[in-house]
Amino acid sequence: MISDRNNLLIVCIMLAGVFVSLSSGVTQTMAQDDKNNDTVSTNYSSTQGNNTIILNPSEINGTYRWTNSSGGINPTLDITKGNSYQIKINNPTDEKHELIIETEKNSEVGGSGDLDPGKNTEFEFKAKNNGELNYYCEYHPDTMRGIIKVSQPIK
Ligand SMILES: [Cu+2]
Repeated sequence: MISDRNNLLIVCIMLAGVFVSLSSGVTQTMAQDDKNNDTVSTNYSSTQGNNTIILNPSEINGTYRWTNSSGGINPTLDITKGNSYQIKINNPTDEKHELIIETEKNSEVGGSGDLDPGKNTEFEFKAKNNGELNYYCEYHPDTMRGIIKVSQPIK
């Protein structure tokens, strides 16, 4: 005859099995997300005090891209209208790059200036209107390009 204690042990082992299979499922989902470059989004609007944005030129499989601190490619940046952001760029590649921020009507609203190989720079950026902005590299506008979503501040 099986005692209560043994029953409990069996339940625990079963639960552990379920947990292991669940967590491996989660890992697989995350790995798939990593491959989908277009869905990377970095939210700077929800975290107060987190006003530093990192965008680094990176050479990935022979193509230049912008990457954030966690390696996200051409990340969508979620920011808040009227807030000041410090955009930091480090260029480890052997070509020069220049970040340009534009409205959807191609009016330039910010930029880094030329950044030579091995150099870093930073500049302050503040969005005056809600909506979407585009950012891109002056020299690699097709592959180094992303979106900035500007939201209304929550009062
Ligand atoms: Cu570039």
